[in-house]
Amino acid sequence: MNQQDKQTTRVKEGAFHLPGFLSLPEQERIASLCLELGKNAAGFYQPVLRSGAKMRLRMMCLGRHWNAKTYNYELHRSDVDGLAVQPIPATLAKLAERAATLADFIVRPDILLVNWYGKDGRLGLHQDKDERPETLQAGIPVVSFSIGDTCEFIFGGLSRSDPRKKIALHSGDAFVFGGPARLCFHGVGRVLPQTGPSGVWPSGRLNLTFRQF
Ligand SMILES: O=C(O)CCC(=O)C(=O)O
Repeated sequence: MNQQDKQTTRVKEGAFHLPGFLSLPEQERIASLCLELGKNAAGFYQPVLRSGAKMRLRMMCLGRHWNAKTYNYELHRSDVDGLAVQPIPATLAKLAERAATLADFIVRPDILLVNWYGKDGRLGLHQDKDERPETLQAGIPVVSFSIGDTCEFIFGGLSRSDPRKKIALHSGDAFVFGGPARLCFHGVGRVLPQTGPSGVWPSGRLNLTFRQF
Protein backbone atom coordinates (compact mmCIF):
# COMPACT_ATOMS: atom_id res chain seq x y z
CA MET A 1 0.00 0.00 0.00
CA ASN A 2 1.25 3.50 -0.79
CA GLN A 3 1.58 5.93 2.07
CA GLN A 4 -0.86 8.22 0.19
CA ASP A 5 -3.53 5.49 0.26
CA LYS A 6 -3.46 5.23 4.01
CA GLN A 7 -6.42 6.59 5.87
CA THR A 8 -6.25 9.61 8.17
CA THR A 9 -9.17 10.03 10.57
CA ARG A 10 -9.76 13.46 12.08
CA VAL A 11 -10.70 12.95 15.73
CA LYS A 12 -11.15 16.65 16.34
CA GLU A 13 -9.59 19.83 14.98
CA GLY A 14 -5.82 19.26 15.12
CA ALA A 15 -6.01 15.58 16.23
CA PHE A 16 -5.62 12.74 13.74
CA HIS A 17 -5.61 8.96 13.97
CA LEU A 18 -3.55 7.26 11.25
CA PRO A 19 -4.51 3.57 11.41
CA GLY A 20 -1.86 1.23 10.00
CA PHE A 21 0.64 4.04 9.43
CA LEU A 22 3.57 1.69 10.12
CA SER A 23 4.01 -1.41 7.98
CA LEU A 24 4.76 -4.67 9.77
CA PRO A 25 8.47 -4.56 8.79
CA GLU A 26 8.65 -0.98 10.11
CA GLN A 27 7.05 -2.09 13.39
CA GLU A 28 9.55 -4.94 13.64
CA ARG A 29 12.49 -2.62 13.00
CA ILE A 30 11.29 -0.06 15.54
CA ALA A 31 10.59 -2.76 18.13
CA SER A 32 14.03 -4.35 17.81
CA LEU A 33 15.74 -0.95 17.91
CA CYS A 34 13.84 -0.01 21.09
CA LEU A 35 14.67 -3.36 22.69
CA GLU A 36 18.34 -2.87 21.85
CA LEU A 37 18.42 0.73 23.17
CA GLY A 38 16.40 -0.34 26.19
CA LYS A 39 19.14 -2.79 27.24
CA ASN A 40 21.82 -0.08 27.26
CA ALA A 41 22.83 1.67 30.46
CA ALA A 42 20.39 4.57 29.93
CA GLY A 43 17.60 2.18 28.93
CA PHE A 44 14.16 1.40 30.38
CA TYR A 45 13.35 2.31 33.99
CA GLN A 46 10.17 2.79 36.01
CA PRO A 47 9.57 6.50 36.66
CA VAL A 48 8.60 7.62 40.17
CA LEU A 49 6.48 10.75 40.32
CA ARG A 50 6.96 13.58 42.83
CA SER A 51 3.99 12.15 44.78
CA GLY A 52 6.11 9.03 45.30
CA ALA A 53 3.79 6.96 43.07
CA LYS A 54 5.38 4.67 40.52
CA MET A 55 4.11 5.17 36.98
CA ARG A 56 2.42 2.06 35.57
CA LEU A 57 4.84 1.70 32.70
CA ARG A 58 8.52 1.49 31.90
CA MET A 59 10.03 4.49 30.14
CA MET A 60 13.12 5.34 28.14
CA CYS A 61 13.70 8.93 27.03
CA LEU A 62 15.81 9.67 23.97
CA GLY A 63 17.14 13.09 22.97
CA ARG A 64 16.13 14.65 26.30
CA HIS A 65 15.03 13.06 29.54
CA TRP A 66 11.67 13.90 31.09
CA ASN A 67 12.25 14.30 34.83
CA ALA A 68 9.24 12.80 36.66
CA LYS A 69 9.94 14.89 39.77
CA THR A 70 10.40 18.35 38.20
CA TYR A 71 8.50 17.79 34.92
CA ASN A 72 11.43 19.43 33.12
CA TYR A 73 13.49 18.06 30.26
CA GLU A 74 17.22 17.52 30.80
CA LEU A 75 20.23 15.88 29.18
CA HIS A 76 21.02 13.63 32.14
CA ARG A 77 18.54 11.45 34.05
CA SER A 78 18.96 13.30 37.33
CA ASP A 79 15.88 11.71 38.96
CA VAL A 80 16.97 8.17 37.98
CA ASP A 81 20.70 7.49 37.77
CA GLY A 82 22.40 10.61 36.38
CA LEU A 83 23.24 8.92 33.08
CA ALA A 84 23.34 10.88 29.81
CA VAL A 85 20.36 10.21 27.54
CA GLN A 86 20.83 8.32 24.30
CA PRO A 87 20.17 10.14 21.00
CA ILE A 88 17.06 9.63 18.86
CA PRO A 89 17.83 7.38 15.87
CA ALA A 90 17.43 9.56 12.74
CA THR A 91 15.34 6.90 10.99
CA LEU A 92 12.71 7.12 13.74
CA ALA A 93 12.60 10.92 13.67
CA LYS A 94 12.06 10.79 9.88
CA LEU A 95 9.10 8.44 10.29
CA ALA A 96 7.54 10.82 12.81
CA GLU A 97 8.05 13.74 10.43
CA ARG A 98 6.25 11.75 7.72
CA ALA A 99 3.29 11.04 10.02
CA ALA A 100 3.06 14.73 10.95
CA THR A 101 3.03 15.68 7.26
CA LEU A 102 0.00 13.43 6.66
CA ALA A 103 -1.80 15.48 9.30
CA ASP A 104 -0.58 18.76 7.71
CA PHE A 105 1.91 19.56 10.45
CA ILE A 106 5.67 20.04 10.56
CA VAL A 107 7.74 18.75 13.47
CA ARG A 108 11.49 18.29 13.99
CA PRO A 109 11.53 15.86 16.91
CA ASP A 110 14.35 16.20 19.44
CA ILE A 111 12.61 14.27 22.23
CA LEU A 112 11.35 10.70 22.05
CA LEU A 113 9.61 9.15 25.05
CA VAL A 114 9.38 5.39 24.70
CA ASN A 115 6.74 3.83 26.96
CA TRP A 116 6.41 0.10 27.60
CA TYR A 117 3.07 -0.86 29.10
CA GLY A 118 2.60 -4.29 30.65
CA LYS A 119 -0.82 -5.90 30.89
CA ASP A 120 -1.72 -3.66 33.85
CA GLY A 121 -0.15 -0.59 32.26
CA ARG A 122 -2.04 2.68 32.39
CA LEU A 123 -1.36 6.39 31.94
CA GLY A 124 -3.64 8.88 33.67
CA LEU A 125 -5.26 11.80 31.91
CA HIS A 126 -2.70 14.58 31.38
CA GLN A 127 -1.54 17.33 29.03
CA ASP A 128 1.84 17.31 27.28
CA LYS A 129 2.93 20.78 28.33
CA ASP A 130 6.54 20.47 29.43
CA GLU A 131 8.03 21.43 26.07
CA ARG A 132 9.12 25.05 25.37
CA PRO A 133 6.30 27.64 25.52
CA GLU A 134 7.15 28.61 21.90
CA THR A 135 6.54 25.02 20.77
CA LEU A 136 3.23 24.83 22.61
CA GLN A 137 2.06 28.21 21.32
CA ALA A 138 2.97 27.29 17.74
CA GLY A 139 0.98 24.04 18.12
CA ILE A 140 3.91 21.91 16.93
CA PRO A 141 2.47 18.42 17.21
CA VAL A 142 3.18 15.36 19.29
CA VAL A 143 3.43 12.25 17.11
CA SER A 144 2.68 8.90 18.72
CA PHE A 145 3.30 5.36 17.40
CA SER A 146 1.75 2.20 18.85
CA ILE A 147 3.32 -1.25 18.57
CA GLY A 148 2.24 -4.55 20.15
CA ASP A 149 -1.00 -4.91 22.10
CA THR A 150 -3.97 -2.70 21.41
CA CYS A 151 -4.87 -0.05 23.98
CA GLU A 152 -7.82 2.16 24.79
CA PHE A 153 -6.51 5.66 24.16
CA ILE A 154 -8.54 8.45 25.72
CA PHE A 155 -8.58 11.84 24.06
CA GLY A 156 -10.40 14.81 25.56
CA GLY A 157 -10.38 18.57 25.33
CA LEU A 158 -8.45 21.50 26.76
CA SER A 159 -10.09 21.14 30.12
CA ARG A 160 -9.86 17.96 32.21
CA SER A 161 -13.64 17.75 32.48
CA ASP A 162 -14.33 18.07 28.72
CA PRO A 163 -15.99 15.11 26.97
CA ARG A 164 -13.55 12.37 25.97
CA LYS A 165 -13.35 9.94 23.09
CA LYS A 166 -12.05 6.40 23.47
CA ILE A 167 -9.99 5.26 20.50
CA ALA A 168 -8.53 1.77 20.03
CA LEU A 169 -4.89 2.17 19.04
CA HIS A 170 -3.62 -0.96 17.30
CA SER A 171 -0.11 -2.03 16.44
CA GLY A 172 1.14 0.17 13.60
CA ASP A 173 -1.20 3.09 14.28
CA ALA A 174 0.01 6.66 14.57
CA PHE A 175 -1.78 9.47 16.39
CA VAL A 176 -0.87 13.11 15.79
CA PHE A 177 -2.12 16.07 17.80
CA GLY A 178 -1.08 19.65 17.30
CA GLY A 179 -2.47 23.10 16.49
CA PRO A 180 -5.64 23.68 18.54
CA ALA A 181 -5.43 20.12 19.95
CA ARG A 182 -1.81 20.34 21.16
CA LEU A 183 -2.78 20.75 24.82
CA CYS A 184 -5.73 18.37 24.85
CA PHE A 185 -5.94 16.01 27.82
CA HIS A 186 -5.23 12.38 26.95
CA GLY A 187 -4.31 9.11 28.60
CA VAL A 188 -4.19 5.36 28.25
CA GLY A 189 -6.84 3.10 29.74
CA ARG A 190 -6.73 -0.65 29.35
CA VAL A 191 -4.09 -2.51 27.38
CA LEU A 192 -5.73 -5.56 25.80
CA PRO A 193 -3.47 -8.57 26.32
CA GLN A 194 -2.41 -10.78 23.40
CA THR A 195 -3.87 -8.49 20.73
CA GLY A 196 -0.62 -7.49 19.01
CA PRO A 197 0.90 -9.17 15.96
CA SER A 198 2.87 -12.22 17.03
CA GLY A 199 6.60 -11.90 17.46
CA VAL A 200 6.84 -8.12 17.09
CA TRP A 201 7.01 -6.97 20.72
CA PRO A 202 7.78 -9.34 23.64
CA SER A 203 4.75 -8.44 25.78
CA GLY A 204 2.29 -5.61 26.27
CA ARG A 205 2.39 -2.38 24.33
CA LEU A 206 5.18 -0.14 23.11
CA ASN A 207 4.42 3.54 22.56
CA LEU A 208 6.72 6.17 21.12
CA THR A 209 5.87 9.84 21.45
CA PHE A 210 7.98 12.25 19.45
CA ARG A 211 8.09 15.87 20.51
CA GLN A 212 9.97 19.03 19.62
CA PHE A 213 11.41 20.78 22.65
O1 LIG B 1 0.85 5.65 25.23
C1 LIG B 1 0.25 6.50 24.59
O2 LIG B 1 -0.42 6.25 23.59
C2 LIG B 1 0.28 7.94 25.05
C3 LIG B 1 1.52 8.34 25.75
C4 LIG B 1 1.41 9.70 26.34
O3 LIG B 1 0.35 10.23 26.50
C5 LIG B 1 2.61 10.41 26.74
O4 LIG B 1 3.73 9.87 26.64
O5 LIG B 1 2.46 11.58 27.17
